[in-house]
Amino acid sequence: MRYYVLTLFPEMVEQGLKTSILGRAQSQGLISLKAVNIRDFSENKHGHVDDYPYGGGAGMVMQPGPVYRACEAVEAEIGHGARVIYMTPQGRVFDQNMAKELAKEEELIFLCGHYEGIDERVLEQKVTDCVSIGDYVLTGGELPAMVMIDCISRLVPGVLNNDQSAEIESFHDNLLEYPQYTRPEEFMGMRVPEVLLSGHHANIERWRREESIRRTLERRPDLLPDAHLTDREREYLDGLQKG
Ligand code: 9D3
Repeated sequence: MRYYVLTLFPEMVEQGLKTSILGRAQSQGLISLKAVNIRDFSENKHGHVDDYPYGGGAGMVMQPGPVYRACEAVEAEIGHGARVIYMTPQGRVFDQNMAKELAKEEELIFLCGHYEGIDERVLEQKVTDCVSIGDYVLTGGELPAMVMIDCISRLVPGVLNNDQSAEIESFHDNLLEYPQYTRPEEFMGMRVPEVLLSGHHANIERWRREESIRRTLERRPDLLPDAHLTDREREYLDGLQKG
């Protein structure tokens, strides 16, 4: 997967994605990231890329020219069509299903706005998808683009190790994950649940499923209608809801 990010803050994007799993994936050539500074495409002697909004109003609007030329440069480098994803609070809300779809692409171009947004005319010309990461207000599209790149990259073959990939593949039946414990057996007077020390794999599996169901009921009851439960798990859930 090749990512291109059109931004006024290229170092923020590069720095933020070079650690840990994504750093290794880049070294291995599984993904690549090119952050393109929109300012480099200014034709203004001061390198300005924004101006006052026609019709008045607060703040500044990013001009269409620099964004258009930055996008053309990236498209020329790619050599064929690619989706241009505009990060905007007005977009469709990103989720795991959208990540799965986008992970099928060879290249993705992210366009990040700042100030009060970008001149509508270049958006009309270039943007194929408008995406938000949720209903809260940030200062720009860079963190949202980084969130999407992080999420999509996990789905690129080879980025995660075998164990991690198996977790993605395995069907979690729309439940939250069960709690995890490691050494020591006792921490500040709290013991690891005995069943996990028993070595009885069927009991462990059952306990984990029940913990997942309990947590989902407590924390994300909205997921339960789509959860896949066995008859006896359904009874366990009914018991929790009554008790
Ligand atoms: C200052 C203009 N605002 C009017 C209330 C609208 C606004 C535009 C741009 C508010 C924030 C931003 C900056 N955010 C993004 O560019 C953004 C974003 C977000 O803020 N939340 C969730 N997803 C995204 S994707 C891009």
